[in-house]
Amino acid sequence: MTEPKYKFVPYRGIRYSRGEMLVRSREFYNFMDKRRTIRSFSDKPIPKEVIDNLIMTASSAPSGAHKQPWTFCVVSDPGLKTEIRKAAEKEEYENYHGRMSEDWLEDLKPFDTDWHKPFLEIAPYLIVMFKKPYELDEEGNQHKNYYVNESVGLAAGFLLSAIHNAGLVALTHTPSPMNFLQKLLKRPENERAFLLIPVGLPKRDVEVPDIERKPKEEVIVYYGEKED
Ligand code: IYR
Repeated sequence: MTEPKYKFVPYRGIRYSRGEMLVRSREFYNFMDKRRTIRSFSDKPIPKEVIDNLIMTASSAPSGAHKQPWTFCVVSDPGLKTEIRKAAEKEEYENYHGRMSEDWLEDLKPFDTDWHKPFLEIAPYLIVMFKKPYELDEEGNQHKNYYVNESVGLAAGFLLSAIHNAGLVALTHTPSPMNFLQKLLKRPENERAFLLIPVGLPKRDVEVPDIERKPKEEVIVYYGEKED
């Protein structure tokens, strides 16, 4: 038998009374429900330490076999941002002019998106999340990671929550295909771009579509008694 990699230590979780639980869960829901995707940013700078904190929150997400199969690249260099914008717009132009289906374009109409992506140059930071389908050891051997999309998706959720908690805004941008990011950021062969997330403050007087979220009756199905 090989030695276990981790020793087990007591879990020091925080316990709340039922009343506190109710209040905290309701307040957190109300807080998260205020998060909106923003497409127009202010160029006002944000302290790097804030970005570090946001990313380390994201990196605290659970992952398959605790492999943490992600890298977060933070781009603030104006030249690089311009290159990313150019490459993203080239792909997006193709998407909006033939690669996306009629249905898809129709579904996007209410959101007023198009192939122009000025936020890629305006937002103070672009966080580019890379997923790592496998690790490379010093000899160049590949070691597969597990549930990579689920893990990186969870980290993205943590990141968006942390951004909202800091009073900042973001856009989960998915220029497609995204392989230009691996090239422009000179990432190793085991890293694949997953999401491109501009982060910053919203442009003054920015407007958002007046969307509604599905009610609980539509998203929750209980099997068994709710109350204990
Ligand atoms: N990636 C494109 C298109 C796009 C697709 C979906 I689904 C959206 O919710 C929004 C946009 C773009 O970024 O414009």
